[in-house]
Amino acid sequence: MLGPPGSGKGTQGERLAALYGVPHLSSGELLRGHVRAGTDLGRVAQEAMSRGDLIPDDLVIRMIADEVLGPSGPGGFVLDGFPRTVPQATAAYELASKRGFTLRAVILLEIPYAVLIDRLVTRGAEEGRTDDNAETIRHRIEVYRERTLPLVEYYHGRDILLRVDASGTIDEVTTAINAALDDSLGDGR
Ligand code: B4P
Repeated sequence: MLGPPGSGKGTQGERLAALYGVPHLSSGELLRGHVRAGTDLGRVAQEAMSRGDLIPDDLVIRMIADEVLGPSGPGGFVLDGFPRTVPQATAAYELASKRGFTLRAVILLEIPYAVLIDRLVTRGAEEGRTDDNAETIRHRIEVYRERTLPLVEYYHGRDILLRVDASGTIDEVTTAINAALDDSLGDGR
């Protein structure tokens, strides 16, 4: 799941994982888990997240590698929020090749930035996430444009990019994702 902050990666990733009966691996959730548990990674993550910055690539890659090499089994998984930079994508490709995994589809959630700011400010008020205030959100969007948008070209080049309009309701976006996946993967899911 690829998309700017607040585009619904977590929301839709959970639904997709339930539909396919596979684990939902969210880098953001894993990092927040480390923050809650007070690990060394959690301390670094807390600082970076509250500024709206990304966590250093090497730390995120190691964290995801541990999860993917763990109990995820042969049935696949939904990766949400990772890779988020070109070095993360390169590392993910190497890791996947070694383990015989293939990335079947990259879902890009496309949405105007103004809608994101509204959604995230609402989430900040509801869930108390320290990275969901207007100033940090603007910075996260800049970071997305600089560090994550190059992945669109990267995955487009590999012919696995599915563009989905993420500005509708949650159910409308789910329907659009399922239709795009049906078209692209067919019955051979
Ligand atoms: P993430 O946890 O990935 O979260 P996100 O980008 O903020 O939001 P997401 O797109 O998942 O939106 P959601 O479904 O929750 O990242 C948080 C931070 O972790 C990053 O800023 C970074 O610091 C760090 N991080 C994570 N991965 C990293 C990596 N690989 N490398 C380095 N750093 C990393 O939806 C947002 C809100 O909108 C929710 O309240 C939801 O209910 C609402 N919503 C969703 N869809 C909607 C719809 N269609 N209509 C109306 N509201 C909707």
